[in-house]
Amino acid sequence: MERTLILLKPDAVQRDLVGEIIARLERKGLKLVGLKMMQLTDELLNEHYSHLVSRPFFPEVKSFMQLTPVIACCVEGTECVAAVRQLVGITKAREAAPGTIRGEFAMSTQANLIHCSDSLESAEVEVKRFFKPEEIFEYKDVQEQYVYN
Ligand code: DGI
Repeated sequence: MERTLILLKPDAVQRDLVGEIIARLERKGLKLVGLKMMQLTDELLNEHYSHLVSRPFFPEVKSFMQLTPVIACCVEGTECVAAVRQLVGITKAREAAPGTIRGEFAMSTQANLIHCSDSLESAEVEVKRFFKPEEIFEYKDVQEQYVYN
């Protein structure tokens, strides 16, 4: 069973879309195993977006991500890294497919509502970056037998 990291960005918090987005994850059949609100530090953002550090827009991305606390979620499910990426849609939200979270609710590349891990390898690193082991929970979800039947 895979796990992946999701961050609901400050635009999701400001636009009151947190419930809508989490509902979409739940309706897909993904299991929430970690959930918390956190204010991101410079240090954490430098690490999380280390692939963007040399890009001219990096300072903007960082200050955007610190406008409000974010909601960090860890979800679990069979092949969930790819499934969540499909639900989220592409980075440039204006071009994101209808039906995806970015495609339905966002118009900006920076304010694109949500981050999700882009591969199984980065999901493993990112879940550890945002959650302590004791903040990830194991429990039985009674819907599982129907979701994966
Ligand atoms: O994995 P993604 O979030 O889809 O994309 P990414 O890892 O390439 O970029 C991380 C975030 O950085 C992205 O969600 C929004 C922001 N970003 C990416 N490209 C641009 C950008 N922000 C601005 N202002 N301009 C860009 O070209």
